[in-house]
Amino acid sequence: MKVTSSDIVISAVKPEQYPETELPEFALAGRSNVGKSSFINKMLNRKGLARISSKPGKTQTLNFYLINEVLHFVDVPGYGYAKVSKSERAAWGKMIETYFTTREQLKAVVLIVDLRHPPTKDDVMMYDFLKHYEIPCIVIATKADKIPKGKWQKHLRMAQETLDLEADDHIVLFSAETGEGKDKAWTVIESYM
Ligand SMILES: Nc1nc2c(ncn2[C@@H]2O[C@H](COP(=O)(O)OP(=O)(O)OP(=O)(O)O)[C@@H](O)[C@H]2O)c(=O)[nH]1
Ligand SMILES: [Mg+2]
Repeated sequence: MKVTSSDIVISAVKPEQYPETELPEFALAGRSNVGKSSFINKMLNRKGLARISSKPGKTQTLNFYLINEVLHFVDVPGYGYAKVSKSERAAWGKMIETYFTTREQLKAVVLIVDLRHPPTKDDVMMYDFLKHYEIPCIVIATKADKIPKGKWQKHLRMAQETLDLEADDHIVLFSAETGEGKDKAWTVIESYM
């Protein structure tokens, strides 16, 4: 997809604030600091649209981005960040669960994992949660620029095996630094529209 327009529509904390459109949505999921916002920026060719930080926990709300007036990306707060209180974690869980399980516009979840390391327990839990609710999942293995090309296939297989990826779910090697995998990621996303 050639992105010609993109903008943030709303930062939502409850369903009443979700945009009232029928447009297909793709939500980002992944560990805090794994590169969800960076993925969005790279896919949209927008350096600072989704907020990125060196500190985890930057994204706190469901941020809806409208792309080419035809679809939404939804940036979601990451999981697995140790420095959040129990009540914050519970609020996060409720927000995510409500959104993922009730939103009809949601076509697939883009699960971002770090290509350098095997998916974490939390990653596996998130994947199993999505499969339990029969939500299609597109796995993006990011930060590929941080490991040598010769190791890419081995690490991809490791991610695939650790998640026990279903045959219908795609996995795409990606780098927000170099743009590796961007075209393939768009092709996969478009196949769900
Ligand atoms: N080298 C490299 N660094 C990356 C890549 N993607 C993200 N980063 C870096 O990883 C850090 C976290 O990126 P974010 O995009 O803010 O991560 P996030 O998943 O949105 O984090 P939260 O909003 O806190 O959940 C930043 O320092 C990014 O520059 C990548 O593909 N390659
Ligand atoms: Mg973020």
